[in-house]
Amino acid sequence: MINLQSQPHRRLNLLTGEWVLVSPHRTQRPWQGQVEALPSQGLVQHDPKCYLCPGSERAGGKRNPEYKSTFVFDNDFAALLPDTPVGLGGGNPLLRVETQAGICRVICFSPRHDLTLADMETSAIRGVVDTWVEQWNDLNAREQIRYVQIFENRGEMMGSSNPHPHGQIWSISSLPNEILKEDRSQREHRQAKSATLLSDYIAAELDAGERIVCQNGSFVCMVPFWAIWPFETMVISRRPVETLDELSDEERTDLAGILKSITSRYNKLFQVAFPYSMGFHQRPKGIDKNHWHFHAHFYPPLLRSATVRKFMVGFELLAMPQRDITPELAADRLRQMPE
Ligand code: H2U
Ligand code: ZN
Repeated sequence: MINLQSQPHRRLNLLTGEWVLVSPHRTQRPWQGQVEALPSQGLVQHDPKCYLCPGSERAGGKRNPEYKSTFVFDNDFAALLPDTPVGLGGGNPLLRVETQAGICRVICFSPRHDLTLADMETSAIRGVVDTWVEQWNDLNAREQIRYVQIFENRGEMMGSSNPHPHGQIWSISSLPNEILKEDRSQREHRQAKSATLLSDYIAAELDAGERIVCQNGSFVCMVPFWAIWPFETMVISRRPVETLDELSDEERTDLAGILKSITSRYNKLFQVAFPYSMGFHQRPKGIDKNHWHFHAHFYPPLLRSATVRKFMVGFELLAMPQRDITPELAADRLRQMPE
């Protein structure tokens, strides 16, 4: 038997097929490296200089309406453009290139400038879930779109330019790298077994118990066995739905509830508006049914306090990711936080 809390070991990420190195004996090492600035606190409810606040003018001159709940607009600096013609690289096959078309949008979660998802009422987060479903339906139905990535970049540490609660949606004409990896693993599992990979995985996690952070009638949140980021979590639906639009009314409300629970725990962990990138993974268009299982990933950079972050450098960039604090200890700390 391996002692997961003391012996160096590697764990397999079932979704990507990649290994992570865990070095639990190393958590006592002193830190004399970079310390981050604390994110700005004491935000006002409405900031006339914020380009996401109701009534504000955005770059390029468009003005936001006096919105009362959620508000979606086309990104003024979109990474993908809808009218890009299909083009493949000619010439040298070693210099492969393909054009990419897509649509990028920004979604304001609330008119209030000073809230995070955790501070919003569950009913208001439910409104955000409904907006995600509408956007997914709209973008996924477009001929040129293969995949719709809904995500939120939170906090200056994650490169988010603005504290106003907001997320983004990038929809694209090809299948992105992470989706290709997850498609392959989930397909292989489902071909061999009677349930989806993530159905079998949550059953194993519920059985073990030690990595579960919180759960409700429709969703389970855990620090995955193979987590790379110190406080990384996944939210997985109990029912193996493939896409957001398959969620029932009750499941949509439960999704809002579990997002509130995990983000509240994050904010309390280091007493700070916790930075992270989060997003949903779901079955892309044109992929056969029965193996995809809807889930969310949270990737937070913080390591041991509000000002010490993890860096993915050195061995991790050149060889494989590595972590010190074990997923079990991270889950225990998050579980102890009040909702
Ligand atoms: P982030 O804070 O997650 O970077 O998201 C802000 C997005 O908002 C970013 O993609 C867009 C940026 O392009 N944006 C606009 O579309 N209009 C603006 O007036 C400013 C920022
Ligand atoms: Zn995923």
